[in-house]
Amino acid sequence: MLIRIPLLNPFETSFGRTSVKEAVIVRLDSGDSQAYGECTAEREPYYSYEFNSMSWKVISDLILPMLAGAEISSPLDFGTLTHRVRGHSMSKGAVEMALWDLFCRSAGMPLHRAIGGVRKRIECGISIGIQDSVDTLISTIARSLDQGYRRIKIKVKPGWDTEVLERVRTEFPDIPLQVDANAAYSLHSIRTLKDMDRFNLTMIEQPLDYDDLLEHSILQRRIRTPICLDESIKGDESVKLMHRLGSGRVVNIKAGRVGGIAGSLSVHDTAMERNIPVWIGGMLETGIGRSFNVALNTLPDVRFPGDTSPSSRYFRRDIIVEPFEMDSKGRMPVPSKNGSGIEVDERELERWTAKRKILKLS
Ligand code: OSB
Ligand code: MG
Repeated sequence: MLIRIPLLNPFETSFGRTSVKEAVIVRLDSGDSQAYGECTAEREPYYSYEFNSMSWKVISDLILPMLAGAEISSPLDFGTLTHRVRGHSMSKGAVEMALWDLFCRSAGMPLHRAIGGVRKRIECGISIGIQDSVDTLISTIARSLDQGYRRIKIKVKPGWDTEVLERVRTEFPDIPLQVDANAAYSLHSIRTLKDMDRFNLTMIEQPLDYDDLLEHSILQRRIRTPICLDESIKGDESVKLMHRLGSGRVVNIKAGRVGGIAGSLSVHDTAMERNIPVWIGGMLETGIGRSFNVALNTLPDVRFPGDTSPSSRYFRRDIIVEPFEMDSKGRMPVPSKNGSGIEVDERELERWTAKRKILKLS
């Protein structure tokens, strides 16, 4: 299905503004079981080259047909089956995650257990988009802290950076604070980036180009604030390069960006072996995609609160029966049910579905 569901508040990053969440949802039916995955591509190719109308095609014309008639004994077989398709990690990830859901449901096991999770509840952070004014940002931060969020991340871009941070630090001198540039700077802005060192930021996420590791390594040598890579991490190879080059000190894991759960696990393990902490990012997912982010948040090398906020931050009503909730201390329980642990609210899903296609795979 292709769904379009309004966001409660528009979300603005350095590359654009979103007011409607659009996503390709994959449902796999086998016997009585139904499993779901969500593609994290967006409507336009601004975060990465993938985008929804392309993902729709890649998923329905390429990836799903590759599973037809195949003997799949584990979701780990997915990588081999779809290896011929280069890239398209978000499209692959949607199907791969649905397969994990399906297998864990039929094995009677929650996903967090299948992947070696070590905690029963996770810590939530909030990613706050670019606002119309600094006053609005300050009141949004205050509200988020009241709600219990354990760390604040604010989006920055040239012209919305050091002056804004100055105000934020004046109002909130000691809160755990980090920024995300979504690749908006170049080394020409090195003075601004160096200047951010005075704000005691936990990290600066993806300051330079979306595919870059080399210039980040030059930048990391010149700033004290740890660089966290998001866009640049395409899989475990990127982590090895980041480590070898010194391009950053923290890794943001988003399952879609690295091809799904298996890709996330290999990024996680590669980082952990090198003593690099990770945390789990988000792409404004519905409850379906969110459930996988929650499971990944239970992994041992996750050492920071993630961008996994409760459903109510994004939607008036999520498309799952029991929305994800956060307590007043910024913690979220991990569902204990099998698979991804959620139950999709079919009526709500139907309500936002713009397009659907059914394929018979066996
Ligand atoms: O860079 O982390 C990002 C949303 C869309 C695209 C990229 C990013 C984001 C977020 C939102 O920061 C995090 C969330 O899901 O709340
Ligand atoms: Mg990011």
